[in-house]
Amino acid sequence: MAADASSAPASQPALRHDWTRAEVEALFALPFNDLLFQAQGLHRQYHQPNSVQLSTLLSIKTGACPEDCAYCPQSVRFETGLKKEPLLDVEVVLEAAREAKDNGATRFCMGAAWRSPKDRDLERVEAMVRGVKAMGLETCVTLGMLKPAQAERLAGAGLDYYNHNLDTSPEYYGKIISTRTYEDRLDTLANVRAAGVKVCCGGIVGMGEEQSDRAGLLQQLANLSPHPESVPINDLVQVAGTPLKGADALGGIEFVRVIAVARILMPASYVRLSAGRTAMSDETQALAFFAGANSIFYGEKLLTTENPQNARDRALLVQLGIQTEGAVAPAASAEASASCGAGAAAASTSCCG
Ligand code: SAM
Ligand code: DTB
Ligand code: SF4
Repeated sequence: MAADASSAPASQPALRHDWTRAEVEALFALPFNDLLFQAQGLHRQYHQPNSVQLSTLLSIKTGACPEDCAYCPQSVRFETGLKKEPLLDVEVVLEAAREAKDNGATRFCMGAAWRSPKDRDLERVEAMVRGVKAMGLETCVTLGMLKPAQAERLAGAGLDYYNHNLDTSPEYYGKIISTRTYEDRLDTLANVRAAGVKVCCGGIVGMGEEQSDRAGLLQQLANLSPHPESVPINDLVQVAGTPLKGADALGGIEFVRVIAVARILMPASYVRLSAGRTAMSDETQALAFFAGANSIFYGEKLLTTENPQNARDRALLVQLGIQTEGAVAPAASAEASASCGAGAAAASTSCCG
């Protein structure tokens, strides 16, 4: 897990898990330059300043999900025109993982449109995890709610990360999802932790929420102890047919504020500039990296929607002088002091495909 308060070197401020809403809102209220200066300063104390980690996503089971998450094209309740697909064969997944590795990704994230996995489906997912891990990639899955025994099975297969997002503030949550509670999500996160699997947990912004909801989401994440090792910040991808199509989009400056506040609250964690990059300008992404984002989804598809073309991402990283982390897995005890540089090359065509 990420270095936590007890293990942080003296040069790094102790990690906190007792943030108040007022403190988080005060960070949002800082002048933009002061906020970014603080975030960038902390970023440099915990991470390589010009390095980004690449994760590639694959939808291993698509659509027909019984949940009603208002942002999601995969819910069975919304007419989004998405073609449903049953759980993929292991070989198909391993082929996609090989390609992701060849393109420079160091983590392969497999997502399933389930409320929670059935025990009989887990066997195939375990085989996927074992196969992807054997290629030298880090593994991540997101399968919905997990019971303790299911988390333990995935841990036994060697799973590195489980992604399960809180999505928004506790107050706004009821406007977005009715079929599972905030508490359900916290329970799954606790089961994942207890099984010894690292936590990838973040949320979505641009869903019509207020700034205080964005503060509330980050407060919840930062008060998890330990912090999630990986914090994906998604900018809503609006999909026709979902209730959130037409929601007020978040401006780039406010999006960058969210990244900066996440970096300040969880300085040792990886903050991932996640969904929504296709619609984002290069300049907004550059500011997000300055604010402390140090991971992206790389590859031309997220789960069901588009991600930037590889060539666009390569050009952006080269332009910014940002290197991609090498394919060497970080030491289990100190993800935050990561291994960028080990095997990493400049963000050139030779590195990220
Ligand atoms: N079904 C599982 C679950 O919800 O836990 C796993 C897959 S689900 C698609 C994973 C995450 O993707 C969601 O928690 C949400 O944060 C994000 N997501 C889904 N649709 C999105 C969209 N349209 N824009 C941005 N993020 C989205
Ligand atoms: C996360 O926080 N974002 C990813 C991953 N975890 C699974 C998913 C984004 C999905 C965007 C909509 C889609 O492509 O279906
Ligand atoms: Fe289902 Fe996950 Fe989409 Fe919600 S976010 S509808 S649980 S696939």
